[in-house]
Amino acid sequence: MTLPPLVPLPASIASTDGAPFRLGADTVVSGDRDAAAALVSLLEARTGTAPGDGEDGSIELRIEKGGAPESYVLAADDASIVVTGADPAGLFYGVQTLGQLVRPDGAAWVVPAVRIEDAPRFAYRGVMLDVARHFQTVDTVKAYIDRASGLKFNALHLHLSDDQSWRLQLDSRPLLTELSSSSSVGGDPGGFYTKADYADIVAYAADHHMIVVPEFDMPSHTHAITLAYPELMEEPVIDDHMREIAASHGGELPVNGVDYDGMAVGFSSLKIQDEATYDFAADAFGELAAMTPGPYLHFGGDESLATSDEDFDEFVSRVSEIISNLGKIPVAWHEAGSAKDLADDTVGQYWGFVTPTDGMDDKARAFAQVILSPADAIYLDMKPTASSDLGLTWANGPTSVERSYSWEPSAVIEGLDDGDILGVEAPLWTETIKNLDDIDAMAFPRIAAAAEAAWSPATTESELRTWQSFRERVGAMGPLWTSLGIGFPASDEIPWVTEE
Ligand code: TNX
Repeated sequence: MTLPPLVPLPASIASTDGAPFRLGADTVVSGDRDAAAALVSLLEARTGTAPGDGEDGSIELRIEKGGAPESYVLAADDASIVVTGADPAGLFYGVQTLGQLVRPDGAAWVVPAVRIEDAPRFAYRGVMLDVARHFQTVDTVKAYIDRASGLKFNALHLHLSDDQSWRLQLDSRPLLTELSSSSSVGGDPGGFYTKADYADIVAYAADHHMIVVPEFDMPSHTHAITLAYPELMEEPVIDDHMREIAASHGGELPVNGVDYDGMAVGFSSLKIQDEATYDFAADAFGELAAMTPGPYLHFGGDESLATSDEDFDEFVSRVSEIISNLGKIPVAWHEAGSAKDLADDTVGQYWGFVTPTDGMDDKARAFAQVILSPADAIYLDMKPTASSDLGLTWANGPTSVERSYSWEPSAVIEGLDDGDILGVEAPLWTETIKNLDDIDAMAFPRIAAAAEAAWSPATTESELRTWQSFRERVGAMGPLWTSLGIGFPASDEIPWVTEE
């Protein structure tokens, strides 16, 4: 008996020998309204026919409190399908699993007889989208939410500011979007989110059981502020590395007060010893906290090469306290782990390699909890193959699908086990990525490997957590992804299933 292919792999799955459930003209979905609407649109996309929606359906979707958060049970036989979620998120994930189970059988559509009991390994399962290097429209962000939530991700980290731009309107600092949002890398068009746009994204994410984790990156990655509030900023620090990047990737060297559309990092810094900087951080994060229902605010802290170590530690400590005092949990890239006085609950985001180098693991160990984003595995902006037009290679790249899959979260940072790991997040930086087509080309299918690291049992806990199993299961997602309009590239590492 072969098990039906699912991604991410559920905690437990058992096939029964029974006949499959057949979808037909009389199929009716009943139960929880929101989950039913999600299932109806999924089945319509996959099969071309929307099932009915009413009482006493043969597909029943219900919430029964008491199970683990986000968990669900799915039981299918020839007579009925019952999906029971412990909460609305769990039921939504059961619906996503059901969508993956539907397959053609001759002219009919069936769901195999199966019993699945599923719950996530990690509470935080994130994707990050950099909307600063290339602006991404609200519709593109929503499309990425669709894709990520279908793989059971529950956090969308939005990288909202960088050297190239500031993308979120703030009443307290209106010049940021008036003067610092009009460009992207390579001189491509810019843009920004109004407060209404941001609220729209947050609400759409919530409908898909995702929180938004907004980031304003500081104290470096802040050149854009020089166009709006130049008094807050130091002069750029330009070294040979920057000259090399400008020579190899194009773009001018940064000049304060002028849009920067190159790809170098680490040259800018807020003035650390000026109280006006902390007034700015308090305004920006205060307004962001008021707009953000989720518990986390990310303040960056990466690659601050133009800031002395002492100044950096002082800055990240103070800003983490500002965020903590707003009632939010601060998140920072792992570099901030060098500071002794961070707010206690600060979460560190590790972006070193699967095998840590340069003491990056020491920095990560300084936090109470970490989010793992190993760059040589799940940085979705790394070229998937050497010949890819899109993407970068600095993280030991290119990064094959196999490499994106072949790592175990609890093995990355010695001494950190599941209790110390808040979760896993796959970042997508957008220096080379302009739109949804590019996003699909880079994120898929590797985003599914990140989903499995975040959701599924540890590699030591399940014999199906292997590359051989994963590549077959991902290959079976092809028709569903196509029906959902996802432009995944036909990676030759994957045995893609086609229908007809
Ligand atoms: C490093 S990793 C960055 C980003 C770049 C990315 C490109 C990290 C926290 N910062 O500023 O966009 O590399 O891959």
